[in-house]
Amino acid sequence: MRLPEITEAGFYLSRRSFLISAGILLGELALEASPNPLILAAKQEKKYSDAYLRDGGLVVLPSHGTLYVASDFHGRVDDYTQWLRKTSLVERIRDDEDAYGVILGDVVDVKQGDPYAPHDGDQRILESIMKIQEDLGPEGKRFMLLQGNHEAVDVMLYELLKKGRISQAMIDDAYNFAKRMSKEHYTFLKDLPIATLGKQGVVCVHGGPSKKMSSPRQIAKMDKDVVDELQWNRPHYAFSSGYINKKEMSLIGYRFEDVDEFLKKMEESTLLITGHTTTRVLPKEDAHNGIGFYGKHQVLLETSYGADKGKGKYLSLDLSRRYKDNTELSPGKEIQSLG
Ligand SMILES: [Mn+2]
Repeated sequence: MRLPEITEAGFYLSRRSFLISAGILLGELALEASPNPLILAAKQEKKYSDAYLRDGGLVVLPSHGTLYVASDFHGRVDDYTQWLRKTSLVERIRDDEDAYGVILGDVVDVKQGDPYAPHDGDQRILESIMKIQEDLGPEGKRFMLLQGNHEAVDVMLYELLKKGRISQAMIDDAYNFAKRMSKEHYTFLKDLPIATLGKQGVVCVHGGPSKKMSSPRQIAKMDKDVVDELQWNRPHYAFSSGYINKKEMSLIGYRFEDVDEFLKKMEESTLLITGHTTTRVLPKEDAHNGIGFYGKHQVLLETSYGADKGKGKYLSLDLSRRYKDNTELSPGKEIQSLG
């Protein structure tokens, strides 16, 4: 039966029986129309407990402690070192302070012609993160690197190389780290989490919100479509500014309301922190050298790559506090300068 026929048939049915018969054919609609209590119970799934938890691709952060967030180093090892120095993050964790660090992905792949990134800067950052996690022992879980789109692509390219499906020469220079990866790098990058979910409503991912996601459990299970969106999405301004083209916009573009919808599904969260897209695509009044504000509930962070040298920003967030929107982040307090 083709859809126009359903619509026509519906004309002669009561609204409810129409919804159900159309729903049977359209799948999901049937669930919406049916008051089946089993289905309602399944929809109200349990929230995560208020404690640190790694559940597959998702890390849950408790409602206490300080969270330091940085983004997109792309091999700029001096900026990475400076971030560690300014936050004293490793010392804090070692001294049993209630501190957490999240790097929002894209530490790998040195950008062509970047004067601030040595040719092996990405490898040095990555190996430093691996070593810090190891040295900290069980508390190393507090020092996190999320998987950005660059880590994800490099992992995929490494697998293709090992299977002999592609040659080194076929790899685009944008993903140059894939050619320099060791098996240890690969194992580490493949296992990285995709997102953190703070119990007071702070969510961190590399790219942007997922429109396809209905539950954070899909991030935990590494649902491919959801993960792709979280790693690749860009705000709609990236389209209007010409940063991405029309075809990409339909695939990886999002709008203010998509951020709000996504946060609602992430246990009613209120603040989304991302990297990935330069703040230059935002209207001037929303971009402030190293940090940008997208709508009321998202912050675009540029700690290193993308920001003017030494002007990058990082965040220092109170995990016990609920930031109701991005206007509650103040310069000099939550918003810190790398320089
Ligand atoms: Mn990226």
